[in-house]
Amino acid sequence: FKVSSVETTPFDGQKPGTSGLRKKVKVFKQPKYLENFVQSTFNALGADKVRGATLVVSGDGRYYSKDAIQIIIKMAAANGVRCIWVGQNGLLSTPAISAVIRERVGADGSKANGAFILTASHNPGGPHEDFGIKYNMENGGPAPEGITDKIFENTKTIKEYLIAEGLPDVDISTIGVTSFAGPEGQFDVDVFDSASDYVKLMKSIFDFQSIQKLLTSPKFTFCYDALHGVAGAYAKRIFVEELGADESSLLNCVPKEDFGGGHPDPNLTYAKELVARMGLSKTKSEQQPPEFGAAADGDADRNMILGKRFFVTPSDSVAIIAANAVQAIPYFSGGLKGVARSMPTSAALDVVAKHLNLKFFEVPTGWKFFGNLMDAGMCSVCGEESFGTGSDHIREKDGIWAVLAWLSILAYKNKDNLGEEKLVSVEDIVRQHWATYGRHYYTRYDYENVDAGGAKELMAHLVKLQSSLDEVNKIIKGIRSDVSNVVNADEFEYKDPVDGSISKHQGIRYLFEDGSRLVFRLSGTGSEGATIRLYVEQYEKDSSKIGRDSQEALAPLVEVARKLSKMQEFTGRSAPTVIT
Ligand code: VG1
Ligand code: CO
Repeated sequence: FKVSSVETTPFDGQKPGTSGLRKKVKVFKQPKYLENFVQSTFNALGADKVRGATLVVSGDGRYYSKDAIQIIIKMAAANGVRCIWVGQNGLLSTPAISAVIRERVGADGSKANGAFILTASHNPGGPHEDFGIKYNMENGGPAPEGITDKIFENTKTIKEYLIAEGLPDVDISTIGVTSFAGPEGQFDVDVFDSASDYVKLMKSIFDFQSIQKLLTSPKFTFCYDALHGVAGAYAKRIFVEELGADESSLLNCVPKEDFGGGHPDPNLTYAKELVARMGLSKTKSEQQPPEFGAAADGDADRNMILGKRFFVTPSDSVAIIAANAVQAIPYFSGGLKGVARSMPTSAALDVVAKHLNLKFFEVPTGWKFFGNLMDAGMCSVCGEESFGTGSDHIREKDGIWAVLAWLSILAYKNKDNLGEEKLVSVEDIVRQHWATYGRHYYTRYDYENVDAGGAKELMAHLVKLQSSLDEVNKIIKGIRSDVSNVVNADEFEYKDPVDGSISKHQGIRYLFEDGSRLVFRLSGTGSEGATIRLYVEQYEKDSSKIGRDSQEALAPLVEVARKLSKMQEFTGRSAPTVIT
């Protein structure tokens, strides 16, 4: 092939959000749109990081991925990349890509330097839905803000991109290495099995034998829903082939370009089939629900954990994993280096950190902030309220890891108990945790696709209110007399303890005297309009009051949040689109 330079002009709005650039497919399909972003990324990395490099390109398999992979291969070749690694059929989950960057060794002994991840995560896919792309670094984690800012700057001034001419489309359905001759020498495309590196890593972390004992016990029943995302490619290998679960325990585990028309977001609203199977939907089913259920999002970095007729909030999940990790998971047997959560995530993890005397960090939303802590050896387990949980085995959140962590805890709690006695259930574990540490009632309200102008005004209104707490408390008392006083209100700002970088405007907080919190944020992952997220939390230490329904317990705070923010005035919405 030969290298040709193509003239181009900038597109507006190619700013990477919380997790890469996400737009409608029709936006990505505009001629030169993807090319501009990819070249801007190469330019941001700099020639010394690109020339001779080995890069991974794959994703959750959503519509347009296959075309995008061919374009990126040709552009990488033209920019002097030495080798491109592609998961078979272009499929690799986000956590698997992180694992591949960190662990895989190529046939010639090479290691990967970074990756283009093709996903819009939990957003729907298909010709009329979303596509997305993000770049991950040599440590396996998302590019830091320094790089994503540079990429965005480059997209505003780009004049040309490089692409290989005469390089044929590569067959990505067949495993093996194909070599091409370029002007500067050989260029390889290495297509490999999507699951094996990841499976190997999981086996080095968990005690597969004890999980298998649990999964194959007649007392235990299990269900995993991949929502037709890429997790399906791993679920069969791990849960069925390695751990002996029955095939019938897998739901929607065939990856599809459009996720079967669904919304691949593992929560109580979108994972309808699983929710029904677990006995959690309003219409009661006749069948006995499984003991344990879980779901993943499109790119398999998220997880939802369910017990029989029982929902585990993600904020509780990470706290419970942290509390049990050392006993239940061999990888952590030497102790935890520290734990971390994103700011809107509930303080359940804080309480565990305090009890166990662990280092603790509160970071802004988005996984990239955890990576620095992990690279510096300061954090082992971390999580977000948005169904993201993970550890320092990689630099992304990891949906299947979270399921294996929960299965490990269940296996540990039931290790001498697979005979006659009643199983220690997911619900038992959570209630026991609340009894020990107190309970953080928690809910998130999402107002999706609201008018961007109205959303901005609402946020500005909330910031302005923060200048007078007296005024705030007067308003609140006028709404409900049964909530406590706001004692502090600010916009969350984070100073990275490792590199000193500062991230501002990371969400508006109202902190109450009794430990309750209201947090407001604008989403950075949507592709249309704006999404306002309202996070509501209340701590209850009194063990006689930890068994309430969470929506009921939080109703006063929710009412305060809606009225204080003038949600309906600014957005025209009387109710959220999704409650989690
Ligand atoms: C959302 C979540 C955030 C998560 C991000 C990426 O971001 O709130 O916690 O890290 O999605 O998740 P936002 O800006 O829309 O609130 V995923 O599964 O896209 O990789
Ligand atoms: Co995701």
